[in-house]
Amino acid sequence: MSGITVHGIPGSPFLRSVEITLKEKDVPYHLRAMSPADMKTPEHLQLHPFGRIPMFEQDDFRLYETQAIMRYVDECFPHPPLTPGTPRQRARMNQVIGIIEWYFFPKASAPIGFNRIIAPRLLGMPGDEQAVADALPMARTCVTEFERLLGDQLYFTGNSASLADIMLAAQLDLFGECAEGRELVESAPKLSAWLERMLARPSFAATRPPEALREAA
Ligand SMILES: N[C@@H](CCC(=O)N[C@@H](CS)C(=O)NCC(=O)O)C(=O)O
Repeated sequence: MSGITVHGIPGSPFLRSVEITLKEKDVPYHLRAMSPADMKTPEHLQLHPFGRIPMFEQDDFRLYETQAIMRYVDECFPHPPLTPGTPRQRARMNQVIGIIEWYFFPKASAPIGFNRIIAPRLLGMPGDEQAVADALPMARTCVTEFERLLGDQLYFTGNSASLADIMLAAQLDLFGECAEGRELVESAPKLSAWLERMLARPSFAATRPPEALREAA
């Protein structure tokens, strides 16, 4: 056994990014599935003082922050490599991860996803229309930029998937579960085709968000 345990709420695109990284490398792990009621409890805050998910443990080594976990797993289990070989490819991977962390997740997919998916489908409360409208311009800028950066390549850094592809596809799959997200992704043909390729990977199929979060629910 790898001695690895991953903690988080199934459906979280950050948790899913970590799980996909492990599955791409065929590394066994134990998922400690949390529920919304477990968030910010003393047990949670002991593993993640900022009260977010996911968290990662390997024997006595504990880690939080998704990209730190993914990079650690990629270094510990090098096959297949998910970090590309050249400085320019690595810079592109890091740029896409930076866009996700600074612009796409906090300013676009979190406000839109919370008010369109989490609030109505999980919490049984209405979404905030103004928050969705306010986030749409940033969502458009991000999708336009992802489409441009992908260009005619198969993946963001060339011919094979990297950590950036995994993180972004996990984010966009959930974002596409609401009308605004789906329309935006469909407006970007290269990104849509890339997303289909990513979602067809066994690692993505094995970690699909729970039905309760999906559009048909
Ligand atoms: N920078 C963190 C972000 C993680 C994050 O925001 N996770 C979301 C779930 S997808 C979360 O914990 N949300 C709970 C909250 O905001 O209270 C990482 O990369 O791990």
